Amino acid sequence: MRIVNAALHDVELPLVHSFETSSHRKSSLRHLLVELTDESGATGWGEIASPAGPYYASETTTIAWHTSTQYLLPAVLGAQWDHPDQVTELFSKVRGHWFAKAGVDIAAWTLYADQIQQPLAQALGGSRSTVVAGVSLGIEPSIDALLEQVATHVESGYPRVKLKIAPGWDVEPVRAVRGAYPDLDVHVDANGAYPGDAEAFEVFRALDQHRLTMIEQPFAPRNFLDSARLQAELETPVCLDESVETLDDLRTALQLRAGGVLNIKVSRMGGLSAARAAHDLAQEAGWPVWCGGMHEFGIGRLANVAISSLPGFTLPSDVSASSKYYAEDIIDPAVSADHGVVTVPTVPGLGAAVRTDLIAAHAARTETFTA
Ligand code: OSB
Ligand code: MG
Repeated sequence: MRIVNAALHDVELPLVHSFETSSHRKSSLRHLLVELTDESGATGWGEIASPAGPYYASETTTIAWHTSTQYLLPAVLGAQWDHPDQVTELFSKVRGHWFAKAGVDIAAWTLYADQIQQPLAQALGGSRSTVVAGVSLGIEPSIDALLEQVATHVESGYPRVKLKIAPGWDVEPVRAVRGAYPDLDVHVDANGAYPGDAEAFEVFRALDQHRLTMIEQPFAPRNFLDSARLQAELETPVCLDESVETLDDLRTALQLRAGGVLNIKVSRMGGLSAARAAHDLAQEAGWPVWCGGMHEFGIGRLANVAISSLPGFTLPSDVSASSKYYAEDIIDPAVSADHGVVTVPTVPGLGAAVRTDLIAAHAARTETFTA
C-alpha cells in the first residue's frame, strides 16, 4: 500500500457532562482526526486524542498538530507498506509523541483492515464478540453529586465504576460509594497526584480496606520504586497508567513488581501495534489488562473497542457509549452500550461510517498533504 494523500482535521466537540481530574476541569474537547488515502482511493481514519494541555502527558493538541504535520505525515506519505507495523517503523526515529503517533497508526490499521476485508478487531487478533465497559467518573463538587453520578451509571447497567481521586478527595468519597454499593466493582484513579510519602501511604492503606478492584497510578509517572513499595504492602492491586508509555517501561514495571494490573491506552502507547505488543507481554507475565480511554470521539473509541477484544483484556474497559460524552458523535452508528456491554463491530475496517459532514461542521482547521 502507498499513502498518496493525507489530511489532518482539528475538531472540537462539546461534552455532555464536564469532567474534572486531579489536574483540571473541561467542558469540550479538541481532537485531531487523521485521514490517510491510498492509491486506490481507500481511506483510513485515526484520532489523536491528546488532551489540550500537558497535564496527563507532556503532549498538547498544538504540539501534536506540529509533530504530525512536520514529522509523522511526511514520513508516511509516499512510502510503500504491507502491514501497519511497518508504518510505525517509518517514524520510529521520532522520540515520544505517543498520541500523535497513535492517530497515524490507527488510520493505517483501519485502512489495512478495510483492505483485507476484516473487522479491525479481527485484523488485530481479537477473539471477543462483545466487550464489557466501565465508566470513569470525575471529581464532583460534593459527595452527593458523586453519588448521583454513580447512581445514573449503575442504573444504566455499567458493572464497574472508576472514581478519580486526589489529595483531599479520596477516602471519604470511596467510603460513601462503598457504603451505598457494597458489591459494586469500584476502583480509583489518582492520575499520579500523590507524592510517595508516609501520608500518602496512610491514605492508600485506608483505601485498601474498601475492596477496590485496583488503585490506578497512585504516584508520578515512572515512580516505579514507590509503586513497588506500595504494592508490597497492599492487598489491592496497583494499576499502572501514565507510568507505562513504552514496552521497556512495562518490562521495568514487571521486573520491579510495581503493580499487578496494566491500563493499556492506545493513545498513551503510540497506537494499536504497541498496545497489542503490551497486551502480549503483560499476558505472558500474568498481569490482567484493560483498555483505558481519553474521552475519545468515535474513531478512537472504535479502536479501543477493537483492542479490548484481545483475550488478555479480562477487566472492564473505558469503552463506554459515545453518548456518555457526546450528544452527536462523528461516526455512524455511534458506540452504544447495552447494560455495560459493547458489541464489537463485524463489518470490515473501522466498524462504522465516518461523518465527514459533522467533522467539517466542527473543524477549526484542516490541512491536506500530497505525496
Ligand atoms: O487517567 O484514565 C485516565 C481521561 C483523561 C485523562 C486521563 C484519564 C481519563 C479517563 C477517561 O479516565 C476515561 C474514558 O475515556 O472513558
Ligand atoms: Mg488513568
